[in-house]
Amino acid sequence: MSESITEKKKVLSCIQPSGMLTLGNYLGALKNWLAMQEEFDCTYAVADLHAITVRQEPAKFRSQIYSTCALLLALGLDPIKSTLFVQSHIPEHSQLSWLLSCYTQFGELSRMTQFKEKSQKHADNVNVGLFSYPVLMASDILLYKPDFVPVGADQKQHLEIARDIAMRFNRVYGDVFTIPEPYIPKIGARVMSLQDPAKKMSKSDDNINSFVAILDDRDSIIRKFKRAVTDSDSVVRVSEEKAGVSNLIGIYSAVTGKTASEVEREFEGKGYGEFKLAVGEAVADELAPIKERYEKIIADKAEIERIFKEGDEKAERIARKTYFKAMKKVGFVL
Ligand code: ATP
Ligand code: LTN
Repeated sequence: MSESITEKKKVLSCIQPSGMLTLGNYLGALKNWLAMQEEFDCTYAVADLHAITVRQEPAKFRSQIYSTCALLLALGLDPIKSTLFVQSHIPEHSQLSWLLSCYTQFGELSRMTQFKEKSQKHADNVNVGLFSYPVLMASDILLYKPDFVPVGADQKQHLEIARDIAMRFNRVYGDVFTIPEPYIPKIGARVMSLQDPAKKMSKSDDNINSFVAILDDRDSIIRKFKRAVTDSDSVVRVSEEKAGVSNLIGIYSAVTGKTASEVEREFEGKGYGEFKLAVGEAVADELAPIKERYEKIIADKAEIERIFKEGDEKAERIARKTYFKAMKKVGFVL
């Protein structure tokens, strides 16, 4: 049969099990993961290999891998529509990473903002994995030949390097990899810390008040928004000088679907107290059903393992094909 012209475009993305997933992960990436599974052929993974670029305590790490898998299911990712798998279960990710590292320049990795930030934060452990992190990420992507990669704005630079590596490789060896496009939401692409609006909200932040975890209970969510750092005036308006308030407006817009000017109008003449409470309540309402489904799913680890094992098998078939094609082109004897 000839190839169908209605063949779906492909999507690939991953998330690290490096802590409790946050509102930033949800608005920047996961909401799109969910929306895209209706229209595209989607493959999503838990990037456990990436998570060990910073130290993880083994028992906690193991439980975070399960909880990240469970949370993806609780969000509504459907293992029948999409492929869900665990990165470390597919050896081709590490293997292709070695191959691609020989097509990546030291200079281009040195320019990565995330590397600079993380090596400052973990100054006692600036390991080689932290440095070559984008090459492993490029392998995650290129193995599955996706058209789109849904990520938050912080990953744009890593996606550009993945594209550069793919183009470089293709120029030498022909059409091996698909050149992927980033898919970044218009609102919510960069959710900032509630305690320091100059920093992005991050699940590995030591200050738990700086992020809202998807699994936080309603009271904690509302309390964290009440404590969110704003400024000394009391006008709800987007402005460069009002990073804290602008961040809260962005979060409220992303959750309610209202535009920034609609939000400004809604809170005209009202103080920050009322505004922060409204943001907290809207976020809590959005996250509550996910938490409820999560509690049921995490109670059955064997079922999570079964679902992800099926995904591993689907992913492995695709990954192996691409990996062997790349190896063959380079001249390896297979
Ligand atoms: P870590 O803090 O451990 O580095 P992280 O919270 O940045 O992790 P990742 O697993 O690296 O999370 O990212 C998963 C996805 O969530 C990526 O697509 C990333 O761009 C997105 N993301 C992470 N933080 C934010 C944020 N604050 N705002 C919007 N998107 C985000
Ligand atoms: N580095 C990513 C997580 C990640 C990823 C990927 C995202 C690992 N591999 C492949 C998209 C595609 C991050 O979000 N910090």
